[in-house]
Amino acid sequence: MLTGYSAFSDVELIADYSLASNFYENDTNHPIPDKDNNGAQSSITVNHIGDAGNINVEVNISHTYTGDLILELHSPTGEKHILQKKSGGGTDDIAKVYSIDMTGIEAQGDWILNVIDTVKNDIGTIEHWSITFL
Ligand SMILES: [Ca+2]
Ligand SMILES: [Ca+2]
Repeated sequence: MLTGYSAFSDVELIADYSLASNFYENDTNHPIPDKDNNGAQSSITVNHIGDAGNINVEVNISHTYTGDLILELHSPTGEKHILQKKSGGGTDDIAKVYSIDMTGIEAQGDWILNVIDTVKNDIGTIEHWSITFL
C-alpha cells in the first residue's frame, strides 16, 4: 500500500533472506542402476535467487561397494562438479558433506545429484541429500 508508506518513512525494514531459504533437501529414495552410464538422478529445486557462493552438499547413499560410484553435482545452468569418483574401495555407504565454492553460479533452479555405478554386482540407493547455501 503505497498510500500508507509515507506515514512510516522513518521506519527501516530489514529482511534476512539468507535465514529463510538457505537449506534445501530431497529425502526420496532413488535406486542406483547397476553399471549404467546414466546413473540415478535426484533433483532439488532452489528458489534462492543470486550467486550460489559457498555451499555444503550433504549426501547419504547406501551401497555395498562405494568404489563403484561417481557422484556428480549439476547446477541449474549445467555446470558439473564431481564430488567423488570411484574412491572408497569396498567401503559400505556414503555419509559425507562436501564443501564447494560455486561462486559465479546462479543458485535458482533445479540442482541435480547424479550418481553413476560403474561396476556390476554391488548396488545401492540415494537415500537423502541436501544443499546449504552458506
Ligand atoms: Ca530417504
Ligand atoms: Ca555396482
